[in-house]
Amino acid sequence: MLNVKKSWKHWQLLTEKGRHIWAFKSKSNNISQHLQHAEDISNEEIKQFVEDFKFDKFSNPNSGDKVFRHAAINSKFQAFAGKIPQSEDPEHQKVTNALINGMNYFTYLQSDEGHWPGDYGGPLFLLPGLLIASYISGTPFPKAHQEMMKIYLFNHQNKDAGWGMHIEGESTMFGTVMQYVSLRILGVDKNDERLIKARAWISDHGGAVGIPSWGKFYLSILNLYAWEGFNSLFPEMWLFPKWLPFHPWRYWCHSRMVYLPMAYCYAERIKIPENELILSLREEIYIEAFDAINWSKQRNTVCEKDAYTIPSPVLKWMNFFTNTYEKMQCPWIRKRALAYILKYLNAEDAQTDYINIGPVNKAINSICIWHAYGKDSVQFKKHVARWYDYLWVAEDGMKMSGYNGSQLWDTAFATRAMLESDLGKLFAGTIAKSYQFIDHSQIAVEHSTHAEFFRHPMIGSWPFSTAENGWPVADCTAEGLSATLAVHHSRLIVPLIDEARIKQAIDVILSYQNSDGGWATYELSRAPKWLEKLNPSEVFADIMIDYSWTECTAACVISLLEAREAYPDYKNSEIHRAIGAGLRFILEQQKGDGSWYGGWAVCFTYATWFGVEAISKAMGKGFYNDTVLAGSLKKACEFLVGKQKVDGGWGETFESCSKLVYTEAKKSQVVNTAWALLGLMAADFNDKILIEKGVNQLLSRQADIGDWSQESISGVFNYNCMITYSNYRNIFPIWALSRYYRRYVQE
Ligand code: LAN
Repeated sequence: MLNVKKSWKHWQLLTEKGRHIWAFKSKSNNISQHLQHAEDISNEEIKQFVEDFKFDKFSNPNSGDKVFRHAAINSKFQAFAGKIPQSEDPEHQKVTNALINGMNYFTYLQSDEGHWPGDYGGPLFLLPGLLIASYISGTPFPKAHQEMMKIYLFNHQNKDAGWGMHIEGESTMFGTVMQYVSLRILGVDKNDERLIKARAWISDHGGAVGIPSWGKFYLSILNLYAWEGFNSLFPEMWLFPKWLPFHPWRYWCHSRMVYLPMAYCYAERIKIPENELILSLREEIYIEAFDAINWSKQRNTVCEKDAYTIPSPVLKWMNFFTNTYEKMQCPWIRKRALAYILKYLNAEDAQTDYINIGPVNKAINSICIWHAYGKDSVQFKKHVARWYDYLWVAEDGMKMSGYNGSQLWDTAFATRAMLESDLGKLFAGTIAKSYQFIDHSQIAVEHSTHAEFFRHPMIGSWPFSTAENGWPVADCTAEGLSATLAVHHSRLIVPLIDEARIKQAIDVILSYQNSDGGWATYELSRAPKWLEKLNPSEVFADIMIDYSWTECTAACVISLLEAREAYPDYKNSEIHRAIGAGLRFILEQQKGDGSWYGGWAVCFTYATWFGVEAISKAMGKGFYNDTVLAGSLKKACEFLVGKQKVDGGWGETFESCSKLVYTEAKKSQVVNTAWALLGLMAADFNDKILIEKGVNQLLSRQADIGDWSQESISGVFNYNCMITYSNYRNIFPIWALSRYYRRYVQE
């Protein structure tokens, strides 16, 4: 029924407790058995790959997760066979049918263990890191994987022959040099026409000396750049007294866990020996002769296409001191610093079962562990096995995901979306499976080394992906809790998550509240805001501290409101105070035009939905001054109404995130439309016709099978890098239609 390409069928997604592995012509459904077998691929099959994974980036750079979806749907799909409630109003009936259709389709994508696997690609600087780890350690990926990676990299080459930071971005030096080098590592000839053009892009923009610092790091590892041209990472800072406001334990955990292995590589000046490829690359990516480059002068050279965060004078001073210290550092202190860093790296590996907190430290930790213990060590082999957890196959090839998945997050949203109206109860089996996944994903134990390595207490929390990843997140805990309560409230299933565990989750959420009343991501804000002045990344903003965010705060406030209703006797006054302070934070973040800026998805419609949802849920319950709350909702609705497009939908581009101003998309987007509708309906906006115009857009964009097409990219991090949430195109339209159904159709 669907157009499945021949070689797509050879790729099969294996899942186990939320773990994802794409297997080529697998002989086993078992992940660990599969990983032990080499895969065979013929030249014919490689040719077929090139044919079957042709992808037209210029019509839409976002792939639609077709390989996974077609496999999940193809043979088994059936239209909903149950009894569909009937309305007298034909317009209402259309909504009912579309909602059932949408949910029915979506249930086919659910894995046996209850979550919704999906494409979590988008950034283009991740796969190169993993390829460098595999190259330096002499641990190549199987041929089939390598071919698929090549296809992906070429598929995302821009018209000007360069590559962006992410699939929708304009070309940058970081994107272009990293993909170029990756393709060469994968064996593409330098005379390939696409590479000749890419080289021209690089030289027209000043050559690879202008690659930002994270790129300088990777090139140094490859012996394509001199460590001398890299600002010191001052490994000794890990030995600083902990009370110092700039001790790295206070950094945002992602920065901390990336700069940690980077500091190890820097201290050890890890680099691959010269070889033919490296010598050739040195000639390919620079304008000047490699040996003639004055490296120490390149430390702060950044191509203007890449410069997003301008280094502060404080950072420049700090670099001056640390670079000077580097020339006369004391070997025994360095040794101590390195021993500490290695101990910390091992702890992170053990705490996450070698998944690591994210895709960047996954690659760099692998390099450190290979360097410290060797290719044949148990530790390194464990790393290699987890490389596959980050790889994803879609119709644009094989990419590296931005995390080991978005399992818990999507499952919690999907569950809440479906249970928003009674129609969700028609899919009791699906809800039972997602509840089981949510149950298994709640973190039950603390690591023995959690305090030693600055981890936030996590018993009762939920992670973003899987329990094995084991990094708790404040708003993921909130979503996990809200979804749990929604399932309990539906009475569809006998509760597995008991009162004690719900209380643990509430405690975790309370423990995550910052003194500004808001909630951050993984930890409390641990350092003063001026620490941001030391952000050395050039391409990201606000990476130094875990800041409070509107969305995270709203999610926590909402879950506390729900928990308080279900368990009114538990910590009543403490929760009351927490909600009040959370609301104050949300109100403070609201902009003059009534919107909120979203830090984790595109963008103002996303955060405005969150802000409105929290405020409207709190209205009339004595947590805050209701007149103030009503005023805020009114302004938010005015904002949303003002952004509705003539077709009735809403649409923003990723530039809203990087430019911090609402940037309207040419075409309305189902995901933005759904967020705006959810916000308006939550706020009880009284113009039903306006809401119906939006709903009609969702209906008109729905495919017969119940799916929606993949439009523009939805997710973001650190303002400047975009990330794919492939399940959002189903979850949010379903949620908006459920809400419409509950408000206007349900008896
Ligand atoms: C994520 C994904 C989920 C996201 C939400 C839960 C949606 C958000 O509300 C809080 C922040 C969080 C947990 C988040 C933080 C940053 C992440 C981990 C990511 C966007 C996924 C990938 C990204 C990570 C930092 C990518 C690696 C890049 C570096 C700059 C280290």
